[in-house]
Amino acid sequence: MIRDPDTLAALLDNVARFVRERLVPHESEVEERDAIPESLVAEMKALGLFGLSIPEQYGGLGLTMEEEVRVAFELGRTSPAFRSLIGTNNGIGSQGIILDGTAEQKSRYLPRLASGELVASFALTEPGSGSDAASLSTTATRDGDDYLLNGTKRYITNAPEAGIFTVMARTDPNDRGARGISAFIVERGTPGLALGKADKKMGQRGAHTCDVIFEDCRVPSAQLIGGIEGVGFKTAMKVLDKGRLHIAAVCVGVADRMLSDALSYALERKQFGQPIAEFQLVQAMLADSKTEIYAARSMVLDAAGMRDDHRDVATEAACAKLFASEMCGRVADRAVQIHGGAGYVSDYAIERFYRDVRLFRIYEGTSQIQQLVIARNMIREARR
Ligand code: COS
Repeated sequence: MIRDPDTLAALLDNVARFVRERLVPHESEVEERDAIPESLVAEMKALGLFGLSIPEQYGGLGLTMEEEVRVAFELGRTSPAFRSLIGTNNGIGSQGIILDGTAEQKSRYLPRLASGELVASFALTEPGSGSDAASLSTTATRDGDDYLLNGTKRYITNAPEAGIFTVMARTDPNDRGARGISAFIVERGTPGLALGKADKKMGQRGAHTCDVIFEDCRVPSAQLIGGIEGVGFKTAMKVLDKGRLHIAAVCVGVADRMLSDALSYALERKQFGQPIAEFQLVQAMLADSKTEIYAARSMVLDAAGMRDDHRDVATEAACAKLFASEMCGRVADRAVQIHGGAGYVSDYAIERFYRDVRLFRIYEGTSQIQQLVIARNMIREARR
C-alpha cells in the first residue's frame, strides 16, 4: 500500500499524464478499429495498471480502495475501453481469488494478473440469469477428483482476451438458490471451454465481450476457489461490492472529462454575438453537472475510506454506483446538449462518450438492483 502522500501524488500524476498524452490521442483509432493498439497495452503493463489492487507480495501495487478510486478518477478521463481492459484484473476477475482463494491459487495466478501477462474475466451472468444472479443454471458436477462444468455465460467482459475465468456454477443441484453455488478458476484452453463470437455493442468499442460456453469442461477440484463449495455466490457479491465502487469512481472521471469538453466547446462556440458559455441556460447545465460530479466524487471517497477501515460497504457501494452512474448519464446528456448539432456527429468525442457511458447504469448491477440492495439493507438494519 502506498499511503505515503508524495508517492501517491507521483502515481496519480503519472497516470494523468499517460491518459492525456498517450490514451486520449488514440481514442478515435480505438473506436474505429475496435481494438487497443498493442503498444499501448505494453505501456499500461509497464505502468503497473493491471495490478493496481493486487497485493504487493504478488507483484501488484497493493493500492488501498481510496488510492484505487483516485487512480480510477484519472483513468476515467478517456475512453472507458482502456479502463475496461485493466478493469477485470483489478476488479471482478481477480478479487474472488484475492478475497477467498487458497494460498496456492493466489501464488499461481496473482503475479501473472498483476503483470498483465494474464487477463482474468468474471463469469456470473447467463442467458437466463442477469439481475437474479442466484438463479444461475451452469452446473459443476463432481466427477472423481474433478468437476464437470456445463452451461453458458453471457456478456463476459474481456473473455476474448482472458487467460482465466472466475466461474460461478451450481455444485448442489438440490439447492436452487445462492447456497448451491461455488466459484471456480478455469483456465483458457481447458477442453470443453469455448468462446462465442464477439458481441456487437452500442459503445465501448475496443472493450470486448462474448459468451463463454462450457461443455463437459473438466476442471480439477484444486480450482474450486478457497476449496469450499457453496460459498461462490457470497464471493461474487463481495467482489461486486468492490467492483461497484470502482465503477462509481470511473463514472466520476468520465463525467469530469465530458464536462470539461462541454465547457471548452461553450467557451469557443459563439451565438448571438457571444460565447454560449455566457448564456445562463447553458451555465445552468454546466453548474448542475459540476455539482453532481462533486457529490459523486465525495460519495466515492467516503465509501472507499469506509472499506479501507474494514467496514461493510454493501449499501454505500450501491449508493455510490447508483448515484454516480445515473449522474454520468445526465452529464453526458447535458454535454451533448451544450454541443448542439456538433454533439450528435462523431467529429466530437461526446458522441462516443454518450454511447459509452450508457453501460455504467447496467453492468455490475443495474440501477434498479442498486436500489433494491440499498432498500433491503435499510429494512434489515431497521428490523435488527
Ligand atoms: N456480501 C457478502 N454476502 C452477501 C452480500 C454481500 N454484499 N450480498 C448478499 N450476500 C449473501 C447473503 O447474506 C446471503 O447469504 P445467506 O444465505 O448465508 O444468508 C446470500 O448472499 C444470498 O443473498 P440474497 O438472499 O440477498 O440473494 P438474492 O438472490 O435475494 O439477491 C442480489 C441478491 C439481487 C442483490 C444479487 O443477485 C445481485 O447483486 N444481482 C445483480 C447481479 C449483478 O450485479 N450482475 C452483474 C454481473 S457482473 S458485470
